[in-house]
Amino acid sequence: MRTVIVNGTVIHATGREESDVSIDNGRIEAIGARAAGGIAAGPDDTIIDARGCFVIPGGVDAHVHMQLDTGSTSSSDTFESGSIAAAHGGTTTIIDFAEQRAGGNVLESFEKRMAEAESQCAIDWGLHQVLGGVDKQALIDARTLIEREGVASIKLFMAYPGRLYSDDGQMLRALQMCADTGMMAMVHAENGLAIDVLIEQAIEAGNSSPEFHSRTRPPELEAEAVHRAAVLSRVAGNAPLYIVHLSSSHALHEVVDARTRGTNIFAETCPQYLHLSLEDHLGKGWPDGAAYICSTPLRSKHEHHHADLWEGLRVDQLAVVSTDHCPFCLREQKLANGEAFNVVPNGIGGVEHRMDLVYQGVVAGHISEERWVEVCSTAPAQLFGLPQKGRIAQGADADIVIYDPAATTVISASTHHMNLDHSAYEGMALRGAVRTVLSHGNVIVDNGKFFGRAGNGKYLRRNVSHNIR
Ligand code: DUC
Ligand code: ZN
Ligand code: ZN
Repeated sequence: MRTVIVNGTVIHATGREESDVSIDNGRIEAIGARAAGGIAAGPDDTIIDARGCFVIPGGVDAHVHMQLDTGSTSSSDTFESGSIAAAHGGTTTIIDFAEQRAGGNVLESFEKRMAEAESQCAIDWGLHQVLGGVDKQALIDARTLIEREGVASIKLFMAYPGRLYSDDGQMLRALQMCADTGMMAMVHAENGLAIDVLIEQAIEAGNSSPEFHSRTRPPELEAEAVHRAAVLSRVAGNAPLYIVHLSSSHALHEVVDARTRGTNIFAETCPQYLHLSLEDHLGKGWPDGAAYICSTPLRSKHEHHHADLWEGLRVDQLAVVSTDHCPFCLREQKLANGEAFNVVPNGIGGVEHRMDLVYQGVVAGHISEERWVEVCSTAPAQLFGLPQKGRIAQGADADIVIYDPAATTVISASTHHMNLDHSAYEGMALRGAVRTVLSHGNVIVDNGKFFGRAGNGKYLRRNVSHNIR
């Protein structure tokens, strides 16, 4: 059965058009300019009227953590609840992580994660592979995952010594593998050894309130790690490098500098770094400040981080906005180990609100609608090897969002669909709202009602690239 979306404004990363869009067999069949007559619907076609709305490619959230096992607890969204929440917010693809820890087996960690996610997702999904213990076998196994499972990206940590940390030698070896294979190296860029000293000193001095989470992870130590990762990527032979959750002007400056040196580097930021701050959120103290403990941390509103990150998005110094969705309930999880910033599980839940929160940059004049589509859909699909996603184009998957710029969204834990007892954005009144969401041509969300099904999402094999720039 064909579906025709009529009367909308189609927004691409590269421009916009007043066109109708027809869908057949889960794919986009045609795009017809209304000036040339649009697309004539047949008597058996389903018609969706998008008058007054944008027709945009479904969101691609390239960085989420559903039911992430931290050792003592698990992030509170399952693949089912998190993917349904994502769908409500106009995201039709998520990419989560399989996690190998030091001494662990990469292939086993991947199979375990596949089994957890497989029957649960309501939207399409993929997995990156975390290498938490880079050794010879881990690098051999990562290569195996490319062909066998369609895994096109690894994640490395320059933070968390003794847990997921890679030293510079391990970073270099992993980046050499990426330069050789075309795998994307996602990097958590913070100087973990220095941060651990600052944490120890803060706790010894009795400084354990939430704001010290940020004060012990200064932007200089984020920037230093970005710089080092970029140098190592170049020395490795120009490995594709992607800095995750970039939070500060300092780190952004290093990305820009690395680009001028020809580094194959990209970076994402997240809605929390565009909208929240050290003073207004971590500064709430206990218990509410715990909700805002995430890494990299929220930055000071008295510096220029927010403005610089929006500008970085505008001019493509930052390629992507992902959520780093990693929700933990406040009392039972965030505060379970006591009131000290260093024992609170790190993470903010936001998979449901990324499209809306980034759209506020359009409302404020920071970015265009086209750039909104690019950073939320098109660029993450391209960078992570999903040419069938993130585009309204003939033959692409019919993952489409009808977005109403005249409607409003008020964010609240009482109405969101994430399995989370609070919202980092509680009470925020936003302009714009997701109206209808299609996955493979099927309406899965319409006016706040969910029509999809857990398990309907498909696992996405992804392509590596030797030539992303
Ligand atoms: N890094 C992430 O990417 N997610 C959760 C916590 C962290 O440190
Ligand atoms: Zn991280
Ligand atoms: Zn993350």
